[in-house]
Amino acid sequence: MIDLHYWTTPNGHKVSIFLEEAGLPYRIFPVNIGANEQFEPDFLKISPNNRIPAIVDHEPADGGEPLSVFESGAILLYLAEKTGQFIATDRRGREQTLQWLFWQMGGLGPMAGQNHHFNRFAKEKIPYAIKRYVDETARLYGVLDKRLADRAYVAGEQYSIADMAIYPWIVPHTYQEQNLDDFPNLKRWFESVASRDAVKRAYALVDKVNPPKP
Ligand SMILES: N[C@@H](CCC(=O)N[C@@H](CS)C(=O)NCC(=O)O)C(=O)O
Repeated sequence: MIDLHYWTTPNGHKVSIFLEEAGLPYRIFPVNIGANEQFEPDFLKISPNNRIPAIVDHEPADGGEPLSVFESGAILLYLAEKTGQFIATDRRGREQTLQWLFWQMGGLGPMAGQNHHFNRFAKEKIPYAIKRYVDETARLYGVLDKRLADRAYVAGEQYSIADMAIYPWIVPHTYQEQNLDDFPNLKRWFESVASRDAVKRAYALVDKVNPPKP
């Protein structure tokens, strides 16, 4: 059994997508970051950076004590290695997957996150900051669009943890002032990932965990 400590944000969705895709048994422990639950001492024991998501694996491969993992990229890699799924096993394919997983973790996630912050949440609207992050998001979308011009998925022909990491950050593209019609290969990929049953199930959890306020 896996415990998933998460909230319904892009980084949280990455892990619920994996768990749904792999069919691993898991239970959800909501961490309402709007109510500062990420600072609770019990959560900090498994996620010392006070960020969701985090997991606890009660059946780790070494047969030892429950094993906790924080950082969504590390969690995706851990689960891929645990199940032998969604990461290529050959050296070159594995490196393709990891490069694009790390590209999301170090590039798209932080830049699109700053885009959300300055565009949507900052009380003071700072045109320089908004332009900087909208432009950088557009550049990253362009990189992804080029990458997807001649392959089905980000790491190649197989759907992988790189796609699971990237997809939730493309879902809010309108927040990020991006138009997917400007990125046709990305749009095709986006629609293909969105149509997966496991992805739909992962996003359907929002209604249970964090239903929209009336
Ligand atoms: N690099 C981290 C980022 C996680 C992250 O930023 N999580 C946000 C929600 S998407 C969070 O928990 N924020 C709570 C806070 O800022 O205190 C990861 O990928 O796991």
